Amino acid sequence: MKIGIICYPTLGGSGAIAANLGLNLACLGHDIHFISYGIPFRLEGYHERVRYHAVEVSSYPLFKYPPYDMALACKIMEVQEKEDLDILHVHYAIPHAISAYLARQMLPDHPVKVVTTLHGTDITLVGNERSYFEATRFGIEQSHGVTSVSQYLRNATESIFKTKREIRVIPNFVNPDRLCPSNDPELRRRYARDDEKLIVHTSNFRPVKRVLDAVKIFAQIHERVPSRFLLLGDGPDLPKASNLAQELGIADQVVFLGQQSEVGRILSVSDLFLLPTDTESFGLAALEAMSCGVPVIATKTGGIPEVVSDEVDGFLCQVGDVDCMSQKGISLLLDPTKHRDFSARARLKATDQFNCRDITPLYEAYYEEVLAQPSAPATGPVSFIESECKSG
Ligand code: GMT
Repeated sequence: MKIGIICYPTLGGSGAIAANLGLNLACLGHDIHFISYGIPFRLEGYHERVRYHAVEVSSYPLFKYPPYDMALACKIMEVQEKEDLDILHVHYAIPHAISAYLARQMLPDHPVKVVTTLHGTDITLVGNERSYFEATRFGIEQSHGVTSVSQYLRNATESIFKTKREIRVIPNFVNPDRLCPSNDPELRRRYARDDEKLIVHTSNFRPVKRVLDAVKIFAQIHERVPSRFLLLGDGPDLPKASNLAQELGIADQVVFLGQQSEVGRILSVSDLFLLPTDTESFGLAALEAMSCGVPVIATKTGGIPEVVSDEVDGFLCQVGDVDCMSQKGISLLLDPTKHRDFSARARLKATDQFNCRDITPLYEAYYEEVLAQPSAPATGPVSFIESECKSG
């Protein structure tokens, strides 16, 4: 198949999944065309079946907000005219599903089927805002196929948007051969002494991630267990997290590593992963840690329980319950046998249930299914349901 993949190129789970899916599909013999405003951050190396088409957004003094959605639609149309793609797979509904719809309307002689994958905040936060609500709903209804990364996100979409289109759950995945436990004492010693535990958090440091809770949890763990805390990524709450570490007197034990391209190397020598987030449709960061054999302490929210099993391969506490998460962390780190069992089960879960070898064919099969459907417009006119919008 010839497949166009549209995604955000910046740090984030949806871009990571889109890039890895494209690479996996290319290895299976498909021709992949990435269309975005930058090269997706996990799109490493050269692959003869992978191409990248840059969306150029020109600015003009009249434009306070340059219309990226139009530039993207025109680029999709240009690629489609030349390549005759079979499938356009858009990751993150806003604005990608709408740009794909527009491109199709502009090029009726080169029809292409659109599959939209919902990733999380495109539904639960941004898409739910009044300014985007109806367009997001329209984009979902007009897609030929829609997938979501968890059962939770499917239910949330149906309940928030009252969509009629069937949503297929295809969970996120990891490559367990690339993300695996390692014995690299030298790398580990760069961050922690041999008698210290290594605790990690990775995120985009947006308020939804509750990074300040992660710092507070570490402070409590550190009182009982000699340890260091590594935070990977960057975003708006990073300065606040750094100030909090100073205030709590643990700044010397906390290292902000910023954005890292090889998160897996650091995870592979870590002992515990913290994800005290407010909401999460899936929690790819947690799955990546588990694949490296690192147990996760997270919040019982959104799709996280579909990834982390409480008391089995990690622990789940209520959002904001810093004491609970600290206590669970301390108990795990002070009990080597329990830690070893949790670590083994976390790794097994990642390899058995979220393996890219098993999940990539689910997307392939779904594309085939969508291609086999008659190519009539996805649905009829969409009615407004104002009461469901969140204002603001
Ligand atoms: O958090 C975001 O707004 C970004 C988004 C992304 O593009 O990375 O994250 C969502 O998609 C990931 C990949 O499917 C999921 O693992 C994350 O749980 C999800 N984030 C939220 O639901 C907050």
